[in-house]
Amino acid sequence: MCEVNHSLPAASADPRRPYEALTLESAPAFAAPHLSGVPTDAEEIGDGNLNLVFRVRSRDESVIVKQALPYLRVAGEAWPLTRHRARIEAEAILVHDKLVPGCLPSLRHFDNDISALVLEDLHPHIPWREALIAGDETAGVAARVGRYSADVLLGTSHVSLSSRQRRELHQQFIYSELCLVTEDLVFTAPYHDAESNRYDDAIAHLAASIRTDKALRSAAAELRFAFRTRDEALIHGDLHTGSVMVGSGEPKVIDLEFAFFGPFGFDPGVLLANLALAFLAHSVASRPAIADRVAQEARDYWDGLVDQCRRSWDPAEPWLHQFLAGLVADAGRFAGMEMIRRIVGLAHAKDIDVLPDDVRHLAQSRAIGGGRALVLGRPVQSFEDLWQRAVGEES
Ligand code: SR1
Ligand code: MG
Repeated sequence: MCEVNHSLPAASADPRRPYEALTLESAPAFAAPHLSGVPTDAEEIGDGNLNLVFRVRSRDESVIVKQALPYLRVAGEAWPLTRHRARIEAEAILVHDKLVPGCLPSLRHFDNDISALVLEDLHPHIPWREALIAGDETAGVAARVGRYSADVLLGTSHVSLSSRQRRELHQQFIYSELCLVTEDLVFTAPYHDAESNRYDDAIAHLAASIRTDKALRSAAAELRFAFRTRDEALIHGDLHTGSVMVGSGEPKVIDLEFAFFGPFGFDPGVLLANLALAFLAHSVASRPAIADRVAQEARDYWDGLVDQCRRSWDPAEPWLHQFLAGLVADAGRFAGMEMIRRIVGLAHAKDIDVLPDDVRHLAQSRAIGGGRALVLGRPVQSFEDLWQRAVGEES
């Protein structure tokens, strides 16, 4: 059973226990009370952008220790960040786990003073993105994640909660600094000559065309406003294919530190955008069979989401059709933003980055074209419409 110490905000931690970054020496002692058996060794396994991550082993088992750093790891100490995200992640895991049991790693302990979580070790699961890059079969994963999205969207919004329940839940989750990171990296930087942008010289003209496209810039600003103001559901906030771990058992959704009350369509849009980027990578690399499988996964995600919404929807509320129509339109525009930023922004899609130069530039150009079509076209009408625009197929 996990103990979560809610009593102190992370940034004003108990003065008797000042924040210190964990090390290979201190992580085992921190994990020990939450591990069966005596810790025997630890390794640092974090390759993410934000946190320190350790695996601590005993002879019986292993656990993951995840600690928020007071700066954005990928940018270095020059980009300071508060550590509230550790508490947000711990609390979001508990909320989502109640709604979708078994779909998240179990949280064994949270220490607010040092902004660290002890989590179930998902080894030998691997990030879904890596499995997609390798062309592995991951049947069942997408539909499961679709059902997770549905349960989270309906279960944390006015669709299912009373005003009072929703207000109480909402109070737990601030519009955090990581939301500001998303505002910046997804909705702002790609449309300006921002220092954080990264792109290949060969597509500099495409990056420039994004910055000078008035309609696109204005759509991005409008979507940033929607992201900031439409507090519809307690969403994951960063549901790309690297935030899902896959293996022989159930897939697990990880990295909930970006969770906040945001627009219904954001998570589905981000997930489908990342699947579209995986599709484009395999497609330009002449691996059509794998690309088709990715397209099927995208369809499975959407069908899983829709089926689960149908199952959970209150029959006394005859507007599911309108809810889903709004959701797909919303997801389409957010997907467009995500596709563009993963090509010209700070955080890229590895699926495309690992391709050889000639085909990589083709994939990058198609991704930007797909993103544009999603953001600037008429509202997306259906999953098929979304996918065709994202991957540049004629309907
Ligand atoms: C600086 S953080 C970069 C990206 O990593 C996270 O997973 C989010 O997608 C964020 O935009
Ligand atoms: Mg992450």
